[in-house]
Amino acid sequence: MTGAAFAERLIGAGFDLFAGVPCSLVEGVIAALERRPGLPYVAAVREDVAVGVAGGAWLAGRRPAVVMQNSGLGTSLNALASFSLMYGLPALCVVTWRGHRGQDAPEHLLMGEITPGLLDLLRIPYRVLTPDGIDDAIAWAGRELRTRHAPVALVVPPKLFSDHAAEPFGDTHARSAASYAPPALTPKISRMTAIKAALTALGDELLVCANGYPSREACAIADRPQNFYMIGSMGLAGPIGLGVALGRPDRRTVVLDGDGNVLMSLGALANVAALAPRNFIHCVFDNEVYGSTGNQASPSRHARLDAIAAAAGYRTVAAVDDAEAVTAAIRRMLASDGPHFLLAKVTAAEADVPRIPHTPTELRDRFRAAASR
Ligand SMILES: Cc1ncc(C[n+]2csc(CCOP(=O)(O)OP(=O)(O)O)c2C)c(N)n1
Repeated sequence: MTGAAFAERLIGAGFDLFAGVPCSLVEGVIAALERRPGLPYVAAVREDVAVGVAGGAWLAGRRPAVVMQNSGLGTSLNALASFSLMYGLPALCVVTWRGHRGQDAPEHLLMGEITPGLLDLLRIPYRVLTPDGIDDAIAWAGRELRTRHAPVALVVPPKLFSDHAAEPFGDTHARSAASYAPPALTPKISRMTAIKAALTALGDELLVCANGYPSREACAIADRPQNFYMIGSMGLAGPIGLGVALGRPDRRTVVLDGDGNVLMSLGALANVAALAPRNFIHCVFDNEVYGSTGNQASPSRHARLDAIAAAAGYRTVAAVDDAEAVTAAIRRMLASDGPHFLLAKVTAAEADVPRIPHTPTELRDRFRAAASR
């Protein structure tokens, strides 16, 4: 079978949003997905970003699949454990098997040896694809995804697919170089005050909150079913929000993020900018520390995240340091096409707020219901 035919089988089985990082074993699969009109294929910068996008897309009503090399199981371990598996988010993982039977380049041998064991450890059920068992395996995966509410894997051994990628594919539209000069800012309001100011501007928008105190404070200020609180999966607020925004292009998605979170998946800014979802608003509360873990210094005191977002290609970028400006900027961003990036410099003060009172399953179900309206 060709990779292109396999891609068509997946689409035929109902998978409608794909995210992944390439592997040569699935060149033909990705080439076909990239070229499929109307089908989002997110060329993620890392496999954990792909897992985040897929989870966000499922929460917004899609049936996502992730394509990754088995080395990417390592990259996405925490995303799988503390996001997909913890909340119970179905995603088909198409995992290539480099290092199969010890026949490969040295960097693939250990991961090749432990790939089945790693999937077992994660309790992700899987089937290894064979040339004449592909349709059965896809049907099995569909059933498992429906009944288990969790990720399921199809493992692709070498030489299963016969085709290779053709010409490079991508939009040839050159974005204009960013000419953004970051303004001088003085932190003077707390993150709690800034989050309150941001939430004031919201109506029925879908909201994704970074883990730690950003989520806890947002929940304490104005808990609502449209709020998805990350409990683990540090770094994935942007990717999850991107998945939600792609899944519901007719609704606005707002991400409330932290500087440490953004820096952990900095490449994801390039994914947002490249896909340019008009309905995406990324608001980062930059306290220049890892506040949730005791105020250890973060590199954001030197690296201006607004300038990085502008260079990545966000449609608009703004930076503010007082509450009225936060509200005004979010209102402006909600009223125009994004992707927008708002940097709010805040102090390191932390509010005394409780942990998220809802279980992961409750958060999942109420958000998915709110996103389906
Ligand atoms: C992979 C991973 N590493 C470390 C942590 C511990 N941790 C939880 S929140 C957090 C800090 C997040 O910093 P930031 O995004 O700047 O938000 P802040 O708490 O400062 O508002 C850290 C390091 C984690 N949850 N996951």
